[in-house]
Amino acid sequence: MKTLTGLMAATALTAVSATAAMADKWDMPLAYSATNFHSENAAEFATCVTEATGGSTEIVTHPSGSLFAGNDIKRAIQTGQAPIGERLISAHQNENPLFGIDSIPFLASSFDAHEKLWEVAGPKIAEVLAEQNLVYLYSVPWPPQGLYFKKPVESVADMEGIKFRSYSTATARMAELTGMLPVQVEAAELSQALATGVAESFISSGATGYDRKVWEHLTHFYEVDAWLPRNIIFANKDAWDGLDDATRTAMTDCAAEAKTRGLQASKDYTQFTLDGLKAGGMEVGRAGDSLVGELMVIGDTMTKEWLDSAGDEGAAIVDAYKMQ
Ligand code: PCA
Repeated sequence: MKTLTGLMAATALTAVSATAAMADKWDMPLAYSATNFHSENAAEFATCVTEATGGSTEIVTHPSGSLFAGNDIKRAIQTGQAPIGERLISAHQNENPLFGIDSIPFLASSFDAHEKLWEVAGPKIAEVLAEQNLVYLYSVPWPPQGLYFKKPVESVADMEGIKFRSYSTATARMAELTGMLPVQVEAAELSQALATGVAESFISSGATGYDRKVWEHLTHFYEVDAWLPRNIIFANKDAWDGLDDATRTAMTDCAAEAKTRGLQASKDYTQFTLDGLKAGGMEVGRAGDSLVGELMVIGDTMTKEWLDSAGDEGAAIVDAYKMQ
């Protein structure tokens, strides 16, 4: 009996490890908290792929920068340390100016305008990513970007010397041009940066302010609609090439669903989170006309700088967008 039980247990173990070996587990690093709409959308994408492949490819999301910090996710996927992940592409404008196309101030300030810009720019950016060993799967915009402060701000002069949390090349440049002091901080570290005084202001969506409960530290959110930055979900090309056709189709189909679902979630989350900031005690409203006018002048400078750096290719995208 003993021998038979032992034999059965051994057989069961072999069966379990064989199944585990057959399932291809894809870790998916995410920079934002599990409850953020991008992360929830990625979790649904992961489930979609896992189900569509009957579990032969299992995608496991790791939110809040728990596997790789936001700034390290892109490189991790390029080098195959992770097979798939999500990254705010404008944070990599230093690698290629096209990655900053979604952060040209006031070029595309609404969801509709941003989607039109992306129709033109998305395929070009996918090409640049392909040259970096990355396969573009889907992408989703953040809600429009506004300014957070801990005092009323009516002019650029009111911003002088404020410590400003940046998340990209454009946000750091905006800080410089408004006389603020930029410090790059991941969204996952934002609450701590505000609590310790490392930062006392930033530009972002209502979504991120809401996710990070910034009413505990700040008092004002000014809707500016400066731009809508985008998160891109990409896979390592070698990992992608190693998949069979059916699995690739499952991923592409699930990505198409995630793109549509994510855009809707971003739209829905916009007003919901602005209301949430208000409920937390913040003053939320549109920036005054004179402040907007001053920001437009700064935006013109940034637009010119971007066009200078992006050359003919960049100008062609902006022109094609404007002609639509
Ligand atoms: N939230 C992200 C990027 C843009 C946004 O709305 C952040 O603040 O890090």
